[in-house]
Amino acid sequence: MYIQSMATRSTAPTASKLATLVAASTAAAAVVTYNQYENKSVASCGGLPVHGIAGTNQERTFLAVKPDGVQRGLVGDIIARFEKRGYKLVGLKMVWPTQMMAEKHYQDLAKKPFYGSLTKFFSSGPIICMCWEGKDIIAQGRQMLGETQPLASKPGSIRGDYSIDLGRNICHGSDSPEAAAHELAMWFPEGVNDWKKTVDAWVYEK
Ligand code: RTP
Ligand code: MG
Repeated sequence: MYIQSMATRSTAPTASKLATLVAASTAAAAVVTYNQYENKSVASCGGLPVHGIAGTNQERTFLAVKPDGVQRGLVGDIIARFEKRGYKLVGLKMVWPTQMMAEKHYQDLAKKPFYGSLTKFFSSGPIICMCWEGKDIIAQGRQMLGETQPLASKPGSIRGDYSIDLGRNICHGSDSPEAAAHELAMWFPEGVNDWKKTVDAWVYEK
Protein backbone atom coordinates (compact mmCIF):
# COMPACT_ATOMS: atom_id res chain seq x y z
CA MET A 1 0.00 0.00 0.00
CA TYR A 2 1.30 3.44 -0.84
CA ILE A 3 0.91 4.77 2.73
CA GLN A 4 3.20 2.00 4.00
CA SER A 5 5.68 2.85 1.26
CA MET A 6 5.57 6.48 2.34
CA ALA A 7 6.26 5.49 5.91
CA THR A 8 9.29 3.38 5.04
CA ARG A 9 10.77 6.23 3.01
CA SER A 10 10.25 8.87 5.71
CA THR A 11 12.45 9.41 8.72
CA ALA A 12 10.39 9.55 11.89
CA PRO A 13 11.22 12.84 13.64
CA THR A 14 12.40 12.84 17.27
CA ALA A 15 10.43 15.02 19.73
CA SER A 16 12.96 17.89 19.53
CA LYS A 17 13.20 17.65 15.74
CA LEU A 18 9.43 17.65 15.58
CA ALA A 19 9.21 20.90 17.55
CA THR A 20 11.70 22.51 15.16
CA LEU A 21 9.83 21.16 12.17
CA VAL A 22 6.50 22.47 13.40
CA ALA A 23 7.98 25.89 14.14
CA ALA A 24 9.60 26.06 10.73
CA SER A 25 6.55 24.90 8.84
CA THR A 26 3.95 27.09 7.25
CA ALA A 27 0.82 27.60 9.32
CA ALA A 28 -1.05 25.15 7.10
CA ALA A 29 1.52 22.38 7.45
CA ALA A 30 1.77 22.91 11.19
CA VAL A 31 -1.95 22.39 11.71
CA VAL A 32 -1.83 19.11 9.77
CA THR A 33 1.18 17.93 11.78
CA TYR A 34 -0.61 18.76 15.05
CA ASN A 35 -3.61 16.72 14.02
CA GLN A 36 -1.48 13.76 12.95
CA TYR A 37 0.33 13.68 16.26
CA GLU A 38 -2.88 14.10 18.21
CA ASN A 39 -3.98 10.88 16.48
CA LYS A 40 -7.08 12.58 15.17
CA SER A 41 -8.55 10.75 12.23
CA VAL A 42 -9.80 13.62 10.12
CA ALA A 43 -11.00 13.92 6.54
CA SER A 44 -10.34 17.64 6.80
CA CYS A 45 -9.44 19.75 9.81
CA GLY A 46 -12.80 21.58 9.71
CA GLY A 47 -16.16 20.49 8.36
CA LEU A 48 -15.38 20.13 4.64
CA PRO A 49 -14.39 16.93 2.84
CA VAL A 50 -10.77 17.02 1.67
CA HIS A 51 -11.90 17.63 -1.92
CA GLY A 52 -14.08 20.58 -0.92
CA ILE A 53 -17.31 21.33 -2.78
CA ALA A 54 -17.00 21.44 -6.58
CA GLY A 55 -18.88 24.30 -8.24
CA THR A 56 -18.57 26.62 -5.23
CA ASN A 57 -15.92 28.98 -3.85
CA GLN A 58 -14.75 25.96 -1.85
CA GLU A 59 -13.87 23.83 -4.85
CA ARG A 60 -10.51 22.13 -4.39
CA THR A 61 -7.88 20.60 -6.63
CA PHE A 62 -4.64 18.67 -6.32
CA LEU A 63 -1.70 20.46 -7.89
CA ALA A 64 1.85 19.13 -7.82
CA VAL A 65 5.25 20.44 -8.77
CA LYS A 66 6.84 17.43 -10.47
CA PRO A 67 10.46 16.35 -9.84
CA ASP A 68 11.74 18.54 -12.71
CA GLY A 69 10.03 21.64 -11.27
CA VAL A 70 11.55 20.97 -7.84
CA GLN A 71 15.02 20.42 -9.32
CA ARG A 72 14.77 23.61 -11.35
CA GLY A 73 13.82 25.74 -8.35
CA LEU A 74 10.33 26.66 -9.54
CA VAL A 75 8.38 25.80 -6.38
CA GLY A 76 8.17 29.35 -5.04
CA ASP A 77 7.17 30.81 -8.40
CA ILE A 78 4.40 28.27 -8.90
CA ILE A 79 2.97 28.77 -5.41
CA ALA A 80 3.16 32.54 -5.86
CA ARG A 81 1.11 32.45 -9.06
CA PHE A 82 -1.83 30.78 -7.34
CA GLU A 83 -1.51 32.92 -4.21
CA LYS A 84 -1.43 36.14 -6.22
CA ARG A 85 -4.43 35.11 -8.26
CA GLY A 86 -6.41 34.89 -5.02
CA TYR A 87 -6.60 31.16 -4.44
CA LYS A 88 -6.21 29.65 -0.98
CA LEU A 89 -3.55 27.08 -0.14
CA VAL A 90 -5.07 24.53 2.24
CA GLY A 91 -2.53 21.70 1.97
CA LEU A 92 1.23 21.65 1.26
CA LYS A 93 4.02 19.09 1.66
CA MET A 94 7.04 17.52 -0.06
CA VAL A 95 6.81 13.79 -0.82
CA TRP A 96 9.21 11.51 -2.68
CA PRO A 97 6.76 9.15 -4.44
CA THR A 98 7.52 5.47 -4.81
CA GLN A 99 6.97 3.88 -8.22
CA MET A 100 3.80 2.35 -6.75
CA MET A 101 2.48 5.75 -5.69
CA ALA A 102 3.24 7.16 -9.14
CA GLU A 103 1.39 4.24 -10.73
CA LYS A 104 -1.63 4.80 -8.51
CA HIS A 105 -1.62 8.53 -9.22
CA TYR A 106 -1.55 7.98 -13.00
CA GLN A 107 -3.66 4.80 -12.96
CA ASP A 108 -5.98 6.16 -15.71
CA LEU A 109 -2.99 6.15 -18.09
CA ALA A 110 -1.94 2.56 -17.30
CA LYS A 111 -2.54 1.35 -20.85
CA LYS A 112 -0.53 4.17 -22.48
CA PRO A 113 2.86 3.28 -23.97
CA PHE A 114 4.51 6.08 -21.95
CA TYR A 115 3.11 4.86 -18.57
CA GLY A 116 6.41 3.23 -17.53
CA SER A 117 8.61 6.23 -18.31
CA LEU A 118 6.03 8.64 -16.83
CA THR A 119 5.81 6.81 -13.50
CA LYS A 120 9.58 6.32 -13.36
CA PHE A 121 10.06 10.05 -13.87
CA PHE A 122 7.33 10.97 -11.36
CA SER A 123 9.07 8.85 -8.70
CA SER A 124 12.59 10.07 -9.56
CA GLY A 125 12.68 12.75 -6.85
CA PRO A 126 10.55 14.71 -4.42
CA ILE A 127 7.41 16.46 -5.58
CA ILE A 128 5.45 19.28 -3.96
CA CYS A 129 1.90 18.25 -3.14
CA MET A 130 -0.62 21.05 -2.88
CA CYS A 131 -4.32 21.38 -2.25
CA TRP A 132 -5.67 24.70 -3.55
CA GLU A 133 -9.16 26.02 -2.93
CA GLY A 134 -11.33 28.57 -4.73
CA LYS A 135 -13.96 29.23 -7.36
CA ASP A 136 -13.31 27.24 -10.58
CA ILE A 137 -9.90 26.13 -9.25
CA ILE A 138 -9.96 22.83 -11.17
CA ALA A 139 -10.42 24.46 -14.58
CA GLN A 140 -8.41 27.59 -13.74
CA GLY A 141 -5.61 25.47 -12.35
CA ARG A 142 -5.37 23.60 -15.65
CA GLN A 143 -5.35 26.89 -17.57
CA MET A 144 -2.60 28.30 -15.37
CA LEU A 145 -0.57 25.10 -15.89
CA GLY A 146 -0.92 25.30 -19.68
CA GLU A 147 -1.43 22.50 -22.19
CA THR A 148 -0.02 19.00 -21.71
CA GLN A 149 2.26 19.63 -24.67
CA PRO A 150 4.62 22.54 -23.93
CA LEU A 151 4.64 23.56 -27.61
CA ALA A 152 0.89 24.25 -27.35
CA SER A 153 1.20 26.07 -24.01
CA LYS A 154 0.82 29.83 -24.20
CA PRO A 155 3.52 32.08 -22.74
CA GLY A 156 2.21 33.22 -19.37
CA SER A 157 1.21 29.71 -18.37
CA ILE A 158 3.59 27.68 -16.20
CA ARG A 159 4.35 25.15 -18.91
CA GLY A 160 4.45 27.92 -21.53
CA ASP A 161 7.02 29.83 -19.52
CA TYR A 162 9.21 27.03 -18.21
CA SER A 163 9.00 23.85 -20.28
CA ILE A 164 10.00 22.55 -23.69
CA ASP A 165 9.55 18.78 -23.58
CA LEU A 166 6.31 16.78 -23.06
CA GLY A 167 7.86 14.48 -20.46
CA ARG A 168 9.31 17.41 -18.46
CA ASN A 169 6.31 19.71 -18.18
CA ILE A 170 6.91 20.82 -14.58
CA CYS A 171 3.51 20.50 -12.93
CA HIS A 172 0.39 18.41 -12.51
CA GLY A 173 -3.22 19.43 -11.99
CA SER A 174 -6.42 17.43 -11.47
CA ASP A 175 -8.51 17.52 -14.64
CA SER A 176 -12.01 16.98 -13.15
CA PRO A 177 -13.83 16.98 -9.79
CA GLU A 178 -13.62 13.17 -9.78
CA ALA A 179 -9.87 13.25 -10.37
CA ALA A 180 -9.45 15.92 -7.67
CA ALA A 181 -11.34 13.75 -5.15
CA HIS A 182 -9.25 10.67 -6.02
CA GLU A 183 -5.93 12.52 -5.98
CA LEU A 184 -6.58 14.53 -2.80
CA ALA A 185 -7.66 11.38 -0.96
CA MET A 186 -4.47 9.70 -2.11
CA TRP A 187 -1.98 12.49 -1.38
CA PHE A 188 -3.62 14.02 1.71
CA PRO A 189 -4.97 11.07 3.74
CA GLU A 190 -4.17 13.10 6.89
CA GLY A 191 -6.54 15.88 5.75
CA VAL A 192 -6.03 19.54 4.89
CA ASN A 193 -6.77 22.81 6.67
CA ASP A 194 -10.08 24.66 6.56
CA TRP A 195 -8.88 28.17 7.35
CA LYS A 196 -10.59 31.45 6.64
CA LYS A 197 -8.81 33.87 4.36
CA THR A 198 -9.67 37.32 5.58
CA VAL A 199 -9.12 39.03 2.22
CA ASP A 200 -11.70 36.88 0.42
CA ALA A 201 -14.19 39.76 0.44
CA TRP A 202 -11.70 41.53 -1.87
CA VAL A 203 -11.38 38.49 -4.14
CA TYR A 204 -15.00 37.36 -4.42
CA GLU A 205 -18.05 39.52 -5.13
CA LYS A 206 -20.12 36.89 -3.30
P1 RTP B 1 -0.67 15.79 -15.70
O1 RTP B 1 -1.66 14.68 -15.42
O2 RTP B 1 0.74 15.41 -15.35
O3 RTP B 1 -1.14 17.08 -15.09
O4 RTP B 1 -0.65 16.06 -17.27
P2 RTP B 1 -1.88 16.23 -18.24
O5 RTP B 1 -3.16 16.00 -17.52
O6 RTP B 1 -1.72 17.53 -18.93
O7 RTP B 1 -1.65 15.06 -19.30
P3 RTP B 1 -1.98 13.51 -19.15
O8 RTP B 1 -2.66 13.09 -20.40
O9 RTP B 1 -2.65 13.23 -17.86
O10 RTP B 1 -0.53 12.86 -19.16
C1 RTP B 1 0.26 12.83 -17.98
C2 RTP B 1 1.68 13.20 -18.36
O11 RTP B 1 2.20 12.18 -19.20
C3 RTP B 1 3.12 12.74 -20.12
N1 RTP B 1 2.70 12.38 -21.46
N2 RTP B 1 3.48 11.80 -22.32
N3 RTP B 1 4.51 10.55 -24.67
C4 RTP B 1 3.28 10.98 -24.68
O12 RTP B 1 2.54 10.88 -25.63
C5 RTP B 1 2.76 11.61 -23.45
N4 RTP B 1 1.54 12.07 -23.27
C6 RTP B 1 1.50 12.55 -22.01
C7 RTP B 1 3.10 14.25 -19.91
O13 RTP B 1 4.23 14.59 -19.11
C8 RTP B 1 1.82 14.49 -19.17
O14 RTP B 1 1.88 15.64 -18.35
MG1 MG C 1 -3.49 14.33 -16.32
